[in-house]
Amino acid sequence: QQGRDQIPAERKAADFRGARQDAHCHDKPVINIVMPRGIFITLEGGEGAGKSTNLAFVRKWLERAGREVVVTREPGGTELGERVRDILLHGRELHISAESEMLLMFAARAEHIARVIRPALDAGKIVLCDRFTDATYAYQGGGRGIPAARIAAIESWVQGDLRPDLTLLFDVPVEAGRRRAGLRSEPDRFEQESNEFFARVHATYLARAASEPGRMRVIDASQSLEKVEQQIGSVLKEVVGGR
Ligand code: T5A
Repeated sequence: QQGRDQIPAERKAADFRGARQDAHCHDKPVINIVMPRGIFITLEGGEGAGKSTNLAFVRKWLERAGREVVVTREPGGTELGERVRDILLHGRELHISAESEMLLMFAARAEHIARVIRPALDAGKIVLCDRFTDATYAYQGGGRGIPAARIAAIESWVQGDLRPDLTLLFDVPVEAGRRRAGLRSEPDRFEQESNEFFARVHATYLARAASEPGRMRVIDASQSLEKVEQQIGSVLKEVVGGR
């Protein structure tokens, strides 16, 4: 069991990203290599872009590659997070300001990171999360107009250095995505927003992808599911395959 191996100090954990150093016992210092840190993958996109549909494919791909996968979502992922989700998506009778909305997203996120995401990554698992902080930049930033610098300040406070290793951005024209989402269910509090709102969300996502091309990979989600899966497969092979 790799997690229990004790390796002499000179064989430092440099090749194990995020490995913890627990020096104790016997007469000379040792390092307990707990596990290589897991991989944090997020799925993002506008309404109806196909995140939930393709999440199952991503999970299967990773499991076939022999990885243990924790699937979760935001807002949500914990009992508190799911209750916050309910307020944010279904509290149509409530007045929720843009600032409150953003802070509620981060309150749910803080709990999610502490109870689900960090423990899973520390155990060497892959965390597959349906939306994360890019959604806050896109919806509360681009959509509602909260300055990115304010979001970044709270992001640093809540997340420390935790950022996704890989983000799959499912890109579909706004109208097509809304049509797909609309076919399915009654609109939630966000889905009731205007096309202009979603155009700003879309533009913000693309701008973030352009500024971080290594982490954020744009998937053309307007294509058939089969073609979308091919694109996802080649990104996973490149980014996760060798890790
Ligand atoms: N939010 C979230 C914030 O404002 N700030 C934040 O910080 C966070 C974390 C969460 C809401 O919260 C907001 C954003 C969201 O509005 P959600 O349920 O996670 O809500 O997000 P939604 O976008 O509402 O989820 P959807 O289920 O609508 O979109 P998906 O998951 O992208 O789309 P999916 O997979 O359900 O597909 C929609 C339909 O299209 C079909 C599917 O079969 C399905 O019927 N489809 C395709 N059809 C043809 N070809 C393809 N390639 C297809 N791909 C999917």
